[in-house]
Amino acid sequence: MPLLSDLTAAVAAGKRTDTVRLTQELLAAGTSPQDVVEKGLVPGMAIVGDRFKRNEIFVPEMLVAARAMKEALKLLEPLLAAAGIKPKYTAIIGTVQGDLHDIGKNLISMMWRGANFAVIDLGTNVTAEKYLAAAKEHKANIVGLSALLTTTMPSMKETVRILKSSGLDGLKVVIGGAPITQEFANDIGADGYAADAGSAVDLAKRLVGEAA
Ligand code: B1M
Repeated sequence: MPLLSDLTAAVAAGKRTDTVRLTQELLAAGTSPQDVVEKGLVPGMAIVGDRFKRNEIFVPEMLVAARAMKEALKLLEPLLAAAGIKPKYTAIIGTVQGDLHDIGKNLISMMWRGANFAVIDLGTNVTAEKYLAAAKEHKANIVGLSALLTTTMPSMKETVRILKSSGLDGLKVVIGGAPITQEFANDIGADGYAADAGSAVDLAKRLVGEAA
């Protein structure tokens, strides 16, 4: 029987076929779906996030690892749902109005899923009203806004204003994207800024009160 640490290593190395095979073998050998996620897959993506933060790997390697994890999660999602094991926290994510860049946003989405958040991805060109409606509908803990264009930063500011003045209890707004800085986040009253996917996971966990 393979070890959970073998699965962690396969995800971290972005080996999609091995990740899927090891997931299947661990499940067949009686490992619980929750352990496969929390003790096998999630630590693998944590390694990837740390390496990315240290510039030891770059976007292509992170995408490959994220895809490997996504394939394994496809096998696990129905089992987790059937067992009634639900992620504890919910995040909404999207790229702000006027902006069609989605690669970075997709990475954050996958990494948050990997950290066991339920993630509702609204796609690109998302209006403030749509974020707000989704946050209400799904009782979100976090709303994540991505922007890649300097011209869509005002749209991000307006979205943060609307979300933060909505009175939604405890809702945290996280922002990121190439032109975004911590200073901008402070200026517009966002609860947090992350420069990359690894930091976005740490930030989301910290904001919901889980140790990062
Ligand atoms: Co466009 N584009 N683009 N583009 N594009 C940029 C952003 C640009 C910097 C290129 C350049 O001029 N050097 C420039 C913006 C200039 C500016 O505003 N200062 C630009 C422009 C001008 C445009 C158009 C206006 C071009 C035109 O039509 N004349 C147009 C705009 C369309 C629109 O959005 N309305 C446009 C279009 C496109 C494509 C469609 C061709 C394509 C997007 C494809 C897609 O996303 N599906 C594209 C691409 C690919 C780029 C570049 C080359 C790459 C972006 C990318 O995916 N990076 C980009 C140049 C560049 O960034 N070097 C560029 C990889 C990705 C993993 O990184 O998205 O930064 P990134 O995400 C990172 C972090 O930022 C962070 O974590 C991620 C992982 O580390 N992060 C978050 C992101 N979101 C986060 C959210 C968080 C936390 C962290 O919390 C919620």
